[in-house]
Amino acid sequence: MDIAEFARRIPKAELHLHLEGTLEPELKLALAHRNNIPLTETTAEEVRDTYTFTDLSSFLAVYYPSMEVLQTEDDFFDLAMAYLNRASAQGVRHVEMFFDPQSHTSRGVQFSTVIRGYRRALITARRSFAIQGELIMCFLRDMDPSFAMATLMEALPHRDWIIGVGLDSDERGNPPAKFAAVMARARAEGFLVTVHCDIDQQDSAEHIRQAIHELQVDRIDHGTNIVEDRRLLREAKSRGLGLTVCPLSNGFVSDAMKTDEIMQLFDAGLLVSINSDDPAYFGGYIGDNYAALAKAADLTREQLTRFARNSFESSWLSPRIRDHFL
Ligand code: ES4
Ligand code: ZN
Repeated sequence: MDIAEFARRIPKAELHLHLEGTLEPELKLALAHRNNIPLTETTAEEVRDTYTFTDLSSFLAVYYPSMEVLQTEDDFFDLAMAYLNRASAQGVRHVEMFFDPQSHTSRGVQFSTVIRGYRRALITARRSFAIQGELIMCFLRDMDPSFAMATLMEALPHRDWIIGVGLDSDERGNPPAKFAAVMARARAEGFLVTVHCDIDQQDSAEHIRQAIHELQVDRIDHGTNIVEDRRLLREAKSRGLGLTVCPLSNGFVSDAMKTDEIMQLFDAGLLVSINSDDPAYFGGYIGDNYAALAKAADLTREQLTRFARNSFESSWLSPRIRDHFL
């Protein structure tokens, strides 16, 4: 078995995956057809051609309008099932999946429609594909914190199905501290907390500092710019904070995969895991991300095994179940 095959097969947890980022061109077309939504593109190739971007804003400008095809509970179910099927084929045994309720409720789709579809997929996939998972509700940081708070309130009847909350979308001018009150309330309601600290943002280290000190996060999504601040790095390590990095995504929203930074953090002993972010848009699922980093950093099987182990160690599984995977 070559290293790429090993990378795809090794049992792993996925901790940084946006369900809405798993919308493959073929499914987008099928859902548009089913819901009578006109699209300018008529073939999967044409849709794929629109999936091109050079930075985060040009990505988000394609990403949000694509979601229009997601309308019914079955649509959300089909989206999540397609992902869970593929993830299972690339070694994922446990997944903590982000979803963006505001990107649906803001266009008239009910919160309960979204979560019912995703929840049913998780139950079905556990039986069909031997993969289990949890949902993490993300707030859109480029919208007002009062909308995030209202969304948190709307989620409370579904709290048993949401393990934690996250913060995503456009980070420019939207630091973690802006959402400190929402995140404090979420924590008081029993949710775990994670926050995107995207690569190469302005004030990256300051955003990471706010996430750790002011939001008391349980994990950080991306966060590779922590290499710039030795004190923060030491603190993240001593707190056992996981960093969920996404090599292929990095290559799209920046000019590089950030191999050196990822390996520096990994070698320093932080709980760095490899993840896919938005696999339908960034050219690969999680195993492909393991394989891409293995190639770029010339990783050994032992190192890949350590990355996979990190993914379970920094997951939000209960210790008893986590131990079963380690
Ligand atoms: C995202 Cl790559 C990225 N960055 C920020 N927010 C996001 N939501 C989905 N993908
Ligand atoms: Zn992300």
